[in-house]
Amino acid sequence: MALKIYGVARSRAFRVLWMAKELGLDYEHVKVDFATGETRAPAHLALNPNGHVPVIDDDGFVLWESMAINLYLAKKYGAGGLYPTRLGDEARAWQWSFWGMTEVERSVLTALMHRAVHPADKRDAAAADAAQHKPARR
Ligand SMILES: N[C@@H](CCC(=O)N[C@@H](CS)C(=O)NCC(=O)O)C(=O)O
Repeated sequence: MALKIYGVARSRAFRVLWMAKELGLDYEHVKVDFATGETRAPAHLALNPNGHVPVIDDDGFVLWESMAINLYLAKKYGAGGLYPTRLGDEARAWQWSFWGMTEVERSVLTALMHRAVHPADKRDAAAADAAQHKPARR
């Protein structure tokens, strides 16, 4: 199969798996798990020196960073459909993509960690609420 997606679904690899589904792509899902240390194994570091997932290998073209991957996949496989063709529309797609990554992601992850991921005795409901209701505008 030409496209490989590395990373488990309970990671940011979910974004890329979702994009691949939206585009109707055939892909191989390589379940590299951040929780087992696999992301720090030499074979994975050769793909992404940051030791993170997701990573894709699209017929020999290796790319990491979830949003860069999604914009690449959308443009390559969804131009004129999921991916806009007019310059201004493309810029809006970048705008909202960067906004999500730089303005929203941290708060969402903080709320997630304190609601579901941290052990119950390490969760802070007030921190979760504050993160959830933090406006993007500061
Ligand atoms: N900015 C990166 C973040 C990637 C990232 O932090 N991935 C986590 C899983 S959600 C990871 O691979 N952690 C494993 C590790 O740090 O060893 C992206 O969006 O792709």
